[in-house]
Amino acid sequence: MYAQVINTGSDRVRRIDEMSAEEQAFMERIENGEKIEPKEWMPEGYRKTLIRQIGQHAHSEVVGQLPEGNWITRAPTLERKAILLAKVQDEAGHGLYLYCAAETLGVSRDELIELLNSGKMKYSSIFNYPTLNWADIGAVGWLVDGAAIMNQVPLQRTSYGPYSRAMIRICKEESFHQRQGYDIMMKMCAGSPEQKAMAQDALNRFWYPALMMFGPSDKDSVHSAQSMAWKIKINTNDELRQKFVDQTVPQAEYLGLTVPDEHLKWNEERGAYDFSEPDWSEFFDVIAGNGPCNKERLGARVKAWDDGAWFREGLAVNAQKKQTKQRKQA
Ligand code: BYC
Repeated sequence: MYAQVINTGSDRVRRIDEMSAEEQAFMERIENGEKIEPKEWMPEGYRKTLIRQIGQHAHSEVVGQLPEGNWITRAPTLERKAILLAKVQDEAGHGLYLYCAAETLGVSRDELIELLNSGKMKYSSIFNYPTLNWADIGAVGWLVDGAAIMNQVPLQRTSYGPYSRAMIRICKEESFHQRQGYDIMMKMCAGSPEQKAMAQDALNRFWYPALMMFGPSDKDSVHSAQSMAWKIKINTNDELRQKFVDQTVPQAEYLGLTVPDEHLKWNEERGAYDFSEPDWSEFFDVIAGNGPCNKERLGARVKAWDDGAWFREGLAVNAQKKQTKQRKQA
């Protein structure tokens, strides 16, 4: 079922002479910046690529609640608890907008969840790293949500209407998330030497995993070229990673923290930072299911799904009863 629903494996950008008249007209609409809407004609590969990307994105929002949810009961003040609770609830909402956007492409939410729970569909690598202490919650908000925004702002202009509209709403909320993370880091860095050391340690552990969120380097990205031709993706993985580094390094300097990269250096000619690539073997290992928390995260999702079975059954029975009643009345 997996390959029938979503696009897997390597993509090759289709040449114009390989395209049907319908597909050529579709490409013209894409090039003119028109949005594609659910019931309109689209190439099968476009539909499958969107289901893969939007589905993975939805799963990331939902799985992304786990590392932070872990700290709701241990937030240091009532105010921090309320803020974190609101943020984690926002992530659930983002998941719902995105599952709805994916459903407009002919896949059901249950099918997507089944693909996640069976390990056939991915979610962001970043959520397979543990949040060990409160400083990690600061680092997640600052770096992880910061990287998420960098990736998602251009996606507001993606060619598929429902995805684009979901991204507009999500981006508004993400900027609050990033600021709450940076605010935690500011407080910790202005605190005791031990608190500042915790903030530095969190940056050390989350820096490279945050860089990995943008996906493999352009030479290893299998979907970018075709996704960019369809304007599903607006930028390459490396372009966004560079923008993230350029934006984040001054923020680290303001905090008085050191980015854990001895090769990090401002390049006057390029007007950008030179920086070290993450360890790509670690990235591929994590997305293959072997990161520090993969089993725990997926286990938590599967348990939540199984625990909710009685509720889904109840809803279905209730809906059926209502339908029977309405039919009798008609
Ligand atoms: N993790 O050809 P490529 C958030 C996979 S933030 C796992 O470059 P593409 C949140 C990729 O799927 C995170 N897998 O792929 C924040 C492909 O494998 P498949 C969610 C990754 O799609 C805070 C293979 O590697 N954001 O939600 O052109 C709190 C080759 O990659 C990753 C989004 O999902 C990764 N980091 O580009 C709570 C944004 N990177 O599918 C929640 C939307 C790559 O062939 N997605 N892979 O088996 C995108 O923009 C793109 O899908 C990516 C990857 C840039 C992520």
